[in-house]
Amino acid sequence: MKNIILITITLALFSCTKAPEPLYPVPTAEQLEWQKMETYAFIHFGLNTFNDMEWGYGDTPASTFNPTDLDCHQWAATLKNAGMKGVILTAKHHDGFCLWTTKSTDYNISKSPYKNGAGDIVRELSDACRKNGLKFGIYCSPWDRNNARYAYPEYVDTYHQQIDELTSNYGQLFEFWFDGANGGDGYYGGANETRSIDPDNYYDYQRAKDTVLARNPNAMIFGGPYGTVRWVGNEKGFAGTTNWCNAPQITSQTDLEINTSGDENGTEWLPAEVDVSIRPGWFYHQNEDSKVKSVDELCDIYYQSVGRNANLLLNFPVALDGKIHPIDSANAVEFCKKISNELNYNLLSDAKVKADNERGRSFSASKVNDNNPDTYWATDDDYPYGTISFSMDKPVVMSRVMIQEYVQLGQRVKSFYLEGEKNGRWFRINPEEPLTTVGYKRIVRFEPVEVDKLIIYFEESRGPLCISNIEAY
Ligand code: FUL
Repeated sequence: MKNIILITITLALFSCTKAPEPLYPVPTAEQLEWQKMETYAFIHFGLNTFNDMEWGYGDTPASTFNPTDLDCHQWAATLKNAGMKGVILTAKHHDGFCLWTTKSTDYNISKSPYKNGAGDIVRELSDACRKNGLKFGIYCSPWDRNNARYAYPEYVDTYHQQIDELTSNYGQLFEFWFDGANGGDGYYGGANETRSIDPDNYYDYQRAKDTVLARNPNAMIFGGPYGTVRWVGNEKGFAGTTNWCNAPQITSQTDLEINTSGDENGTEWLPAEVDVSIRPGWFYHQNEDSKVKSVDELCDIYYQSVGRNANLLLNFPVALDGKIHPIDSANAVEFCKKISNELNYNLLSDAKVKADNERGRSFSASKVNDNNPDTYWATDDDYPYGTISFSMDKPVVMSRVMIQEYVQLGQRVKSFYLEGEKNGRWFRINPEEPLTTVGYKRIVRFEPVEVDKLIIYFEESRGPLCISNIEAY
């Protein structure tokens, strides 16, 4: 009897073990939803497309904007087939030309031959996105090389009027992009001069953020000193092999290294976004038709962004006819298929899991392959490391391991390594890159190995481990 009571008390104690305390910073629910999107598309389209430019000066006539066969449904359907979860459109680029019928400036689509001035591409794309189950976001360049009052207080009001229109008339936005470029020279209503501003203070970003969030409470803010996500610091398609979501609040002065890798001691949760174009340029140039990134290059970009705890924002420069070019479309769709095939069958789903330390039954090692993202394996408070092993029924060949932390309680892991066991013989698995942070998701690639058992050694962590998911392919 005594023994039974003792066992019952012990079991009760075990199942009531307290969850680890959060290690700040932690994500908001909206940031976490955004991280789960993983891949979404950028569309660069505008006057630059028709004038073969990257950075229009702001003086090209609106009459040159003339897509003959524009089809936003073709964009949305293509992007959906490429696995994209949303689309961000350049509603206005640095040349100041607006793709919607704005009241803030005459330099807009209503003055172009497109649909005899009755077109509105922000509307057409936002509708097409909704029909195709894609989220929609907007890029509206703060720098405006057309506007005569740029760098004076009056332009700030014009810019806020644009934000106002874009955030009220096109449904819920998942992200608003404030680009960081403020190059200086421009047309500026005929002045043709160089103007400079203080990028962190001139635009009144606090007010801009308030406007966006008041109407789009789930939206992420990219850019400016009040961003809720961070630029990764390059436009080449990679995050650091070490990549913390923790970072200081990013301003125009922030060191690029912090953009790329975050900062373990940062007090803000600012997950990285990797923006890169499928072609060398952001806008369409016919002479880049032979330079579209190959399926393999796109896969590398995926592993170096999503596989390193970042979101991938992949740009598609819409072509002169108003469609995504067939080469870009074919490569993107193939890339999506290739990644889905590579990460298709989880070899660990039936494996027997064991760990050297468990924080009671509610946080047992088996939580990492229970198919439930809301449960996690956690270690004791005085155990900021841990070893977990997976025993298979029969030998399997693997070349990818995916790990996810339960980031609701903060990002923790600082370094880890992998070993395999075959016929009782242990060997180190040699990945293609150093293994440090994990975060929301880390995918490790290595040459195929045959194993009976996989062991992951988490060597260092900011606190007890909280691992929600581990898979292998
Ligand atoms: C940069 C811009 O200057 C490029 O033209 C492009 O829009 C890219 C996404 O951001 O800062």
